[in-house]
Amino acid sequence: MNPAPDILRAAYAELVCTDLERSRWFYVDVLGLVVTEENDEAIYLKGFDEFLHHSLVLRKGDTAALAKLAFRVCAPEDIDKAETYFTGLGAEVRRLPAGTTRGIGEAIFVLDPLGYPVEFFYDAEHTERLHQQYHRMPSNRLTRLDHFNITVPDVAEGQKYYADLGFRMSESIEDDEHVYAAWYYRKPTTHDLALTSGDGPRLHHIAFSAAEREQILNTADILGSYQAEDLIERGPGRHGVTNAFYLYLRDPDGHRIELYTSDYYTGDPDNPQIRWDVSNPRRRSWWGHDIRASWYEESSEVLDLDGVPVPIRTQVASERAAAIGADGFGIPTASH
Ligand code: 4SX
Ligand code: FE2
Repeated sequence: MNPAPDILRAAYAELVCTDLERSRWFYVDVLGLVVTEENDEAIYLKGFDEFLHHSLVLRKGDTAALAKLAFRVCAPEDIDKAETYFTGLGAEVRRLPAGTTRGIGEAIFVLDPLGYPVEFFYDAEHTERLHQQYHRMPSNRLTRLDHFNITVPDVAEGQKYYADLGFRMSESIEDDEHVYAAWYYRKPTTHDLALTSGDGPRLHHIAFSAAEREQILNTADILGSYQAEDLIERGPGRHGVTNAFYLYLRDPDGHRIELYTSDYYTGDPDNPQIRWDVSNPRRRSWWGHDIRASWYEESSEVLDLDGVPVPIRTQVASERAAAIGADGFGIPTASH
């Protein structure tokens, strides 16, 4: 295997949305993200702490889908490494000239072995960091993109792929036979990428960070004022895994967005891994709430490098998983 590129962090996602005006309402008015550029075809957004051109692209299209996950690499040479690495894996690999995506330099775009369209870039246009523009900050402001969560049919297969790519695992949900979910990082937080078990490849969610839970609670209040409370899917609550405070929303196309704050530092080389038993009721909600079935069962479609939907594989189940109905393998229907 060729050396893996040195990956810095989860950097941006591109979502296909069917009605940009409605999406703009959701991402700007409800979520409190900042528009850095927009036209009839696309809206580019970022959080108040971010200085790259964007951390989210909403692109107009006929069917809602994930068009791209992008990781920033540590140095310009790492995009060449990415090209060699993925070519060696037998993946479809394209070199994108600078500016193929507005604000992003030369990049390597691959359909990874798990079936996801993933870009690796280093160069990007800078925009002004707005972290002290207090007079421009709404009550629901967000700071930055935090992580991607993908729905994969075989979490163990995803674990091997991400470990080979140089990611480290912070936490997992397991029993003696099966891994149900796992959290992987490059930046020194609990994750840049999480694997959730389910039919896939699909996008489970994208998470943005808030400075405090106050801003997340304000978003919930704002949704109530818009009489759009049906867009709240899970929470607010406290995760067991990662210890973060959360709220999950569904955007007008059904893409799931998590608002997230205050997980912990993982940058030491001997950072201890945490393994949760799938039967522990505090693993996904520290307060013990059941999780709504839609959270496990629904995810966004994923497109290949030509924009064609990637075929879905059925999740690999263990007998115990099916029997106890754990983590997406049946049962829980109660709200929150
Ligand atoms: O559902 S979990 O509490 O396990 C969880 C889900 C923890 C952290 C996350 O970011 C997440 O999406
Ligand atoms: Fe998450």
